[in-house]
Amino acid sequence: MPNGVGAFFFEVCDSTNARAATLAIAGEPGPLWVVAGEQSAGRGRRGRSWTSKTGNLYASLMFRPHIRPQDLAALPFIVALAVRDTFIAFGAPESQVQCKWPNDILIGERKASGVLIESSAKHGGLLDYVIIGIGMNLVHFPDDAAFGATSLLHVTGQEVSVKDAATVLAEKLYARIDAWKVDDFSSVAEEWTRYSWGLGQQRVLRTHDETFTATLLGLSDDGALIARLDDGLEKRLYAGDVFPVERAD
Ligand code: BT5
Repeated sequence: MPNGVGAFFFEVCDSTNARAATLAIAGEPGPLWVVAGEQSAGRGRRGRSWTSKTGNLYASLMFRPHIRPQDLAALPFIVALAVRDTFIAFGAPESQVQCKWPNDILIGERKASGVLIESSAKHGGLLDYVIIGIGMNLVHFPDDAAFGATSLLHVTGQEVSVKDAATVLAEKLYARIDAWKVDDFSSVAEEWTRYSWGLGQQRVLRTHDETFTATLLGLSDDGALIARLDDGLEKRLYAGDVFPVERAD
């Protein structure tokens, strides 16, 4: 990550990912951060929404790596590890901060952060831009989320400011992006796996067209989740959600 990263702060915006995309399309060279105090249309994956009240961190980093879309396989896991580092830096107990496939960070088995990576490629096949959108629950969390949620305040009793969280997150993320070797997925996967939630255990997996129970085995080298079905068959998931067996409904 080069020096001289730009930053925009909006008290309220629709979605920091949407705003970062608009800036990228308008020709902003990046890298740049878009941070918002509040989002009116914060988004998750597959058209879901992200609860975005004032007090939490909503941040998107837009940058233009000269790589191909398929080279991004490790990025969601790199970002999850950087968010994990950040929660730990602010006092979350290390053993409780876990990564949940594909893009969540849990504290005490409850979702404290979600990551939404969006990208666009040029005609030649290389990426035009990548946007890493990160929501971190510093203070608030929804009580009706599909997967139980929490916040840093709820876990540690300490209130961290958006500014402090953004500063530390940026440091942790640059360190990990700088160390990223695009052709070495395995060291990222190995670290992510060490802190992952549910590996070796039975979980409920939900994709766009099916829900089933399986044992989580690990990551394939293109970022898919490998799971073993009850009949012994192995399956690779490229998109979907994982729930505890008892909490899936
Ligand atoms: C995510 O989607 O977890 C990605 C969230 C990314 C949000 C950031 S904020 C900055 C940037 N700008 C944006 O517009 N987005 C990014 P997904 O795995 O689809 O999870 C969404 C689901 O999580 C929702 O359907 C709810 O059930 C739950 N949820 C919503 N808000 C939450 C919150 N604040 N904390 C925990 N769970 C939440």
